[in-house]
Amino acid sequence: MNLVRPPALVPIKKKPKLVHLSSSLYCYEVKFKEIVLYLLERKMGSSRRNFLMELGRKRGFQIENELRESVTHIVAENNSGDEVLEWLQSAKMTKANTCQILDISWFTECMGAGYPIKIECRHQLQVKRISIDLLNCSASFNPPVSSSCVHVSPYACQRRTPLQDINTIFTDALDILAENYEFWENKGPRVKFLRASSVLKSLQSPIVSMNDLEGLPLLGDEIKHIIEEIIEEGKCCRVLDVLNSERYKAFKVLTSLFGVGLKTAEKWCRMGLRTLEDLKSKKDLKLTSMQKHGLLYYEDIASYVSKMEADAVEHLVKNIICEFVPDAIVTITGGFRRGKNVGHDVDILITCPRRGVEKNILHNTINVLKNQGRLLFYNVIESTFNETKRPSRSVDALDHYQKCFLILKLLKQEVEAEKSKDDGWMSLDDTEHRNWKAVRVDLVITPHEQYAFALLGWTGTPQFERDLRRYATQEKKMMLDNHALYDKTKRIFLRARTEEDIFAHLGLDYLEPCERNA
Ligand code: DCT
Ligand code: MG
Repeated sequence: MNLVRPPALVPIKKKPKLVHLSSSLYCYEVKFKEIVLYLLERKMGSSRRNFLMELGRKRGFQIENELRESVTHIVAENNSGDEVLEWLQSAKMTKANTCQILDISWFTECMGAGYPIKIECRHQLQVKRISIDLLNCSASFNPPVSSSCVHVSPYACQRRTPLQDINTIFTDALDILAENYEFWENKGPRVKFLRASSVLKSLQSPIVSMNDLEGLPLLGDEIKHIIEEIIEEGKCCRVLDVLNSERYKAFKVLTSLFGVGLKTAEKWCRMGLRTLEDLKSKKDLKLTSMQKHGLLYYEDIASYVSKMEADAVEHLVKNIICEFVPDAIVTITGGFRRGKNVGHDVDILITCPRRGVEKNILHNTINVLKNQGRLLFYNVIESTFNETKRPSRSVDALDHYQKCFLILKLLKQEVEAEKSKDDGWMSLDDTEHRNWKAVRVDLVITPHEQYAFALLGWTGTPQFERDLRRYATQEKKMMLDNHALYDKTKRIFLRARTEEDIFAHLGLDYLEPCERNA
């Protein structure tokens, strides 16, 4: 005889006073051995759940107190199928794909009949969107789902986000509001708007009505209100107000200058400086060398770097480095690695498989560039990586690698050698009659054993990186940064040779760089 294990034998962790201990006194015969139920407490409440579990057990149903792998039927009340799935995912219920997800009506009808009644469509909670995880095992997924709909995870690292954003009318609006909060240094709302925008960027179909938002995570009432206004009016008043506000306009201009962050923009704004002309005309204004050079080459830098120009920079840097370190690995990261055709700079990651060899690369490269007369500006930051202080809790600083922020003089002939057309370049050349363009480049040097982490971290987007770290911390009890992955439970650093290794350590499906445009 198979006896139902009474609930109180399972250790009670939380709110013990809410658990009905009376049920622990009884064992009931299991009549229907082929099914194992689990009643979701979410929105049902613990008292009602205990009552229903007791009732079911009395009628010979096997009902688990905890979500175990043996569970075959999950019963929920006042939850949508998507909400249940999302909850199951957060509870790391890996076998959720093999469970029936049922409404309470099925359970109560079973109680009335005294046996498990036939499951009908009306009993099944409709799941509109299947997660990437669940899609991968959808062959065994029982509930009636439409395979054309995809469940959207609250983590960008669990969503495939292509470069092409088909909801820019909404995401642009949310990004502008997020940026405005950034200018006010208001982190909470900024992150809220960025996350919502990022969710919409992953959608494969355009939003045309509010129904299209059903089941999407991270869209609170405020965000939905904005989306509704755009659907109805084609614009959002709040966004227009921001775009017209003096502070937003001033911050947009000031922070576009190389070397100017929020603090400086704030200070200048308070001094009444709003435009580049204001900065130029204020003769006693102290500018850093970086800012002076940013101002000097402002037009070039603001005119964006094309893919062809980025390739030319990579080519140039690779050729220089390979002269003295033939086995160096030189890789474009950032937006260009994600498939973008334009960027504000060229991010280049450099390493060498031979331990320690990477340490001399940066200064040697800078010397060559300097001798070639190509360095318009450079600022070297030496490595601040300290192995003894790992794992580091500070996640604010980007990373501790040796790096150089520079402005490079890129020659027209080098770009032409990339053999493709570039309108941006030609117009600049026509108007200014010079054979070069100033391009912003970041060179980052990494030891080979940290290369995969650096590559993942520097590929972006910043939102993707934030969510990857949040996922590691919240879902895996791990710490991820641009140097390493630390497992807090096992107290070990997890090695990774490739980005795929890092995704695997985190239990995530691998996303190609072009799918990380979150
Ligand atoms: N990065 C990050 N967090 C930040 C800034 C950057 O994780 N706050 C990472 C992700 C992208 C990478 O560094 C390079 O930064 P950017 O050049 O600023 O980003 P990008 O995606 O390359 O953008 P752009 O195409 O405009 O250069
Ligand atoms: Mg970049």
